[in-house]
Amino acid sequence: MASEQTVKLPNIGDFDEVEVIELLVKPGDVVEEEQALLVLESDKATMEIPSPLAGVVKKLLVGVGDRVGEGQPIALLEVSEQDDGASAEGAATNEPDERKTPPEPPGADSRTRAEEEEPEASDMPPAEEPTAGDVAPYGATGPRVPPHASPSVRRLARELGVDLGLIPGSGPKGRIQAQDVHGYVKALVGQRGAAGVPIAGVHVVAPVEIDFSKWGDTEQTPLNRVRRVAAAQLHRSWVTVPHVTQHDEADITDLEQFRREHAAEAEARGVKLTFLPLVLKAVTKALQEFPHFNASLDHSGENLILKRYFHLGVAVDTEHGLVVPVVRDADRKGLYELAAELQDLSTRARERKLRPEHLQGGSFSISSLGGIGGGFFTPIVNHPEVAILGVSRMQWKPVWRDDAFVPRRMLPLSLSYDHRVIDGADAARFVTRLSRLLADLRRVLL
Ligand code: CAO
Repeated sequence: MASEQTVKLPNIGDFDEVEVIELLVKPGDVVEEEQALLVLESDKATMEIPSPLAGVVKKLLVGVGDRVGEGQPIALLEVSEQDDGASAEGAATNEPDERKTPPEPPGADSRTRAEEEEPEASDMPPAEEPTAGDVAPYGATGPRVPPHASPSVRRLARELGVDLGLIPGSGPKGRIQAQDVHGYVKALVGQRGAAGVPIAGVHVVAPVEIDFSKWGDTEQTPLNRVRRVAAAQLHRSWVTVPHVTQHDEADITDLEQFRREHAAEAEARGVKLTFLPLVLKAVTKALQEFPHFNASLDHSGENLILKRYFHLGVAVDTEHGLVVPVVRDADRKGLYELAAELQDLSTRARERKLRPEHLQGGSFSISSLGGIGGGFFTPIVNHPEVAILGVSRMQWKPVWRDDAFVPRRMLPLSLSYDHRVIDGADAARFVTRLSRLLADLRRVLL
């Protein structure tokens, strides 16, 4: 027999209400006792809220962005009779049950304790593990089970550039402790020498701390969470993916004419037809013809996973930093539908209303700076994808046709790709094909 238990928020210290910044589980997930359910962030600290019982998550009663206080119901759990009976008191109050969990030694972390002594402590996973719960994940591809570790240990791992997922925990219930992280790093340095810590085969030289105020006035501004997550993701991609960028220009004179002719119709449907939905359509067709651009290397790096879906990430510039929401099933959507979805996703991104599912599962990304200006650029591949298209501002250019120069609207394209998966010749074929599709979008129908 199973029963339903409501998990309530325990005492969270000096705070009346704190914001939910991350959901670590979803309905249907099986959770263990003590497994973190969600992450709260006050202006002083982040804290994980553990489940007082083992069971199945029936429903989450709070969402990212909600402000919650002590005693507020946060989740419904389906609990088997045995667990129910053993932990009913814990479920009702969500207080730690000292009968079952031995008290931690002095100095050990309590996951519900606000880490006031560590105001910088973030519950963000280490650099290699951007979460899907908050806005930024550049390249987040799906829910992951977070390693069992306290915020301060996660921070330590992040500072040392270590993947917590690789470290066995020696604490209660396999929790990773600070000494485990130190031991892991020592072992690595011992193996490879002290020149750097090898991560995925790369030796990263530790950053040097410099006092810039020696040379003039300075001001320290902490990077916000969105930028920190994006930075980690971009850095990983930069150091692990051998990048090459192939440039081309597409003649979009006719396409721009088409776009303008349909601007009023789009407006009547409540959407703005910018250039991007047209690019999404052409890219989708090109990906169908070049499946290994819509792929990822598996964890071993020895197999290519071709994706039969076309979920396109679109980089959105927000005042908080770069985010990459995903337009799902671009192959099944018409131009107006794509335009409406882009509008919705970019508005959500700017208002910080993206949900985890908006950020996951991308198979190829597009970064358009066309609305801003500038020429060709070199976008960074959105790992674990293998290619990304950069689109810049179209310009009138003289193009040689037959026996004269004629003015044409040219769209700069910059395709960055993972050279382990894509050969230069294929990249040139891909952009050439994409340029032809953009020059005459009727080819998408062929
Ligand atoms: N050439 C010329 N004009 C362009 C253009 C291009 N390639 N692309 C867009 N425009 C025009 C649009 O038509 C629109 O013009 P009007 O206002 O006159 O109609 C204007 O520029 C603004 O467009 P937009 O940027 O609002 O809309 P979009 O659909 O083109 O792009 C979005 C949406 C969310 C991608 C964009 O707003 C954005 O955030 N871009 C920045 C992405 C970024 O930061 N990338 C770098 C990531 S690091 O690799």
